[in-house]
Amino acid sequence: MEATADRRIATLARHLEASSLSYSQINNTISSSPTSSNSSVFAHLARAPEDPILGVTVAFNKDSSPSKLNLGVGAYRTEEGKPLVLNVVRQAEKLLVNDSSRNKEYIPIVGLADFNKLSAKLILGANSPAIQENRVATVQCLSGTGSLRVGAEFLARHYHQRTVYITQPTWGNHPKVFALAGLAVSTYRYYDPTTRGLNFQGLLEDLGSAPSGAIVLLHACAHNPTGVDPTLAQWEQMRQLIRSKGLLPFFDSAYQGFASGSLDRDAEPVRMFVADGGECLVAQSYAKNMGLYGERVGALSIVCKAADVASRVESQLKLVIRPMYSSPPIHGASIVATILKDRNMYHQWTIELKEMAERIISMRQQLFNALKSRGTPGDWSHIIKQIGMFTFTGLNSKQVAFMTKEYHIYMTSDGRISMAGLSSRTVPHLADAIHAAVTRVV
Ligand code: PLA
Repeated sequence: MEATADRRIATLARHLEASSLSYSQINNTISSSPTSSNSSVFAHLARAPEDPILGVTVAFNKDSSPSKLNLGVGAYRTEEGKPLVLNVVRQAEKLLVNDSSRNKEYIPIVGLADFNKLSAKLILGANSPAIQENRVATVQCLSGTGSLRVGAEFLARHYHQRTVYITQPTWGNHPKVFALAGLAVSTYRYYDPTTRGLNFQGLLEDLGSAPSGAIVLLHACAHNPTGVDPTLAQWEQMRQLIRSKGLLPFFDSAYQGFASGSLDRDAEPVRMFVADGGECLVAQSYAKNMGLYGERVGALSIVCKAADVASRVESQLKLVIRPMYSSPPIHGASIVATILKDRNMYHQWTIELKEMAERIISMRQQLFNALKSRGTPGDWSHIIKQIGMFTFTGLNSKQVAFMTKEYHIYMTSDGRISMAGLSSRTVPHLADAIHAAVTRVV
C-alpha cells in the first residue's frame, strides 16, 4: 500500500512539474495562504488547457455560424444532424419508469448482477467456456473510461509488471488514465503515415521487445484515432506473440458493433484471446453502440484461469471501487440489462446498431466520391478503407485550423474526423473545405 502511495505522489509530482509548478512549490504556496486571508488559496493555479477532444465541442458551441459542423468528438448524429436516442432504449426506459416495484436504493459496489453477466456474454460470446467455468470477474463501471480506470488501478495494486504499452497513436485519454493510476506508459508502433495503414512489422518488433509480463492495451475494433484494424490473421500472430512473451492483454472495447455492424464479428479479436485459456482484461462501453453516452454505462471484465481466482479478483475490485465512487449508477445499466435479456429487444437493438454502422460506412463513400469529383489532390482511398467512427485524414494541424477558421468545421488537431457526425447534407461542405485546405495550405 505504501509503495502505491509513493508511486502516486511521484506521478502527481511529475504531472505538476509538467505544468511548470513543482510539488514543493505548491506545498509552500498552500501553507503560506491561510483560508482566512483575502487572497484565494487557489490563486497560484494556472489555467489548464481544454481537453484535446472535448475542448473541440467547447469551441464549436461558441461559434455562431449557421454552417458550423462538429466532427470532433465521436458522437453519432442522424442524417438531420441530431443526436439519436435508439427506439429500443426509449422502449426500455418506458418499461423501467412504469414498473412501480423499482426503487432507487444503492446497488452493490460491483453493480447490477444481471448487467454484469449479460455484458460478459455480449463481449465473450454466449458459449464462452470462461463464463461457463465462472472464471470471469465483471464489475459495472462508469462507461469505458471508468472501466479502464478501475482496471488500471487494480493492476497498479495487484500486478507485478507496472508498464503498459499503448498504440502510437491512441485515444488521447489512454496515457493519462494509466499514468494517473501509477503505471508507466510506453508505446508500440501501430500506424504508418506513409501507407495510412498498419505498421505490422513495427508492432511485432515493439511487442517482441517489451519486458515479459508487460500490459498491452489493445483496441478491440475500430481503432481510435486511425480507423486501422489488424486483420484476423494478424490478430492471430499478435496473440501468439503476446502469449509466448507472457504479456497481459487489456482490451478497450468502446465500439463493439460500430465497426462492421455485427456485435459478434467485432468481438472476434477478444474471443480469440479468451479461447486460448489465457488471462486478459476487457473494458466495455455502451456509449456508442447503445447511444448511452451521458448515462456512463460500461463494464470491466477480468478473465482468469480459475473460478476461485476470479472470485478473489472480484473481492479486490470492490476495494478499488468503494473509495472511488462507492457504487455505480442504476439507470443506464438497467436500460442495458432490460435490452440484453429480452430476445425481441435485443434483436431490435442489433437492427438499429447496424443502421448506424451502415450510415457511417455510406458517409465514407460519399466523402470519398465528393473529393474525387472535385479532383482534390491526393489518394483518398483510406477514407473508404478505414474502419469505425473515425477517419484519420492525414490533414495537418495548420490545415485543420484553416478549415475551422474559414469553413467552421471543427475536428481534432491531429486531422481526425468523426464520420458519425457527417450527413449527406454536410458532405459537400466538408469536401469543399478539405479541397481548399490541401490546395491552399501546406
Ligand atoms: N476508449 C476509446 C478508444 C474511446 O475512443 C473512447 C471515447 C473511450 C474509451 C471512452 O468512452 P466512454 O467513457 O464515453 O465510454 N472516445 C470519444 C469520446 C468518442 C471521448 O474522447 O471521450 C472520442 O471522441 O474519442
